[in-house]
Amino acid sequence: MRKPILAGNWKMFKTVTQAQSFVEHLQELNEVPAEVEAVICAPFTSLLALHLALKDSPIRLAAQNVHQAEEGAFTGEVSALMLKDVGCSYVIIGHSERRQYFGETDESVNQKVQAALAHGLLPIICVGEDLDQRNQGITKQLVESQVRAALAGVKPDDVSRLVIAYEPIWAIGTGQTATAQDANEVCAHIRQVVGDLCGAEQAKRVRIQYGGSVKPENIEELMAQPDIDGALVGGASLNPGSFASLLRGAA
Ligand code: G2H
Repeated sequence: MRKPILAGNWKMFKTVTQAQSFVEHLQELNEVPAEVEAVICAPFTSLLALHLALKDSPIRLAAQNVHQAEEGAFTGEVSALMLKDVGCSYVIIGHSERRQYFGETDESVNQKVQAALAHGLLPIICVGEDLDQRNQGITKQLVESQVRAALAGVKPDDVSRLVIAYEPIWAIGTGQTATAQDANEVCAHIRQVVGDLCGAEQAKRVRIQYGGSVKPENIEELMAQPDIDGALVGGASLNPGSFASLLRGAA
């Protein structure tokens, strides 16, 4: 009942020309299976060009960050309304790189989630532990507190429409992936937390992705897990051929 969702997080890669050429190559490959929701999370500068290039495509567009305010004197920031206006359906919120390098906190993540939903943008909320926390055996506790904080005050129906990405920090861009079973165990725990907060029906509907060194070689094993509904992919999403293989693997 949950449609798999495969999102390519381009991070700070690709100019507008490179983004357009990616779409042209992907369209030549003709590989977007109907069973999978495909999302491209691009830098702000490429969003409008991608929106125009993807207008006849089922591929959805996402931004990688949003400011929590409606508008105002926040130099360098972008609002949810602006993202909606350039064709975004989703926005990544609280990626570990934003928490680590740009001071994002559980509180700002929650404010951003509310701002996105208020403008009809669906958040892809990122949570995950670092290596120290994993070694201390507090992964589930930590992830649970991030999920509870991110969803505070969010209506249960909205929770069932958004996406949560479990990304263990030690697996990001390192080539190390959590085993499919370990990843599933944390995703199952996240689903249980959503159930606690919002009810069993919402928990059944919410989609939970795994992220961290996902590639065409490991996507199928991850997707075979019962509580993993998709993946948030960085490095391996940058090449159209590899993105197409990931989509096939997620179908
Ligand atoms: C985790 C992931 C994408 P990568 O940051 O969000 O990146 O697949 O390169 O580990």
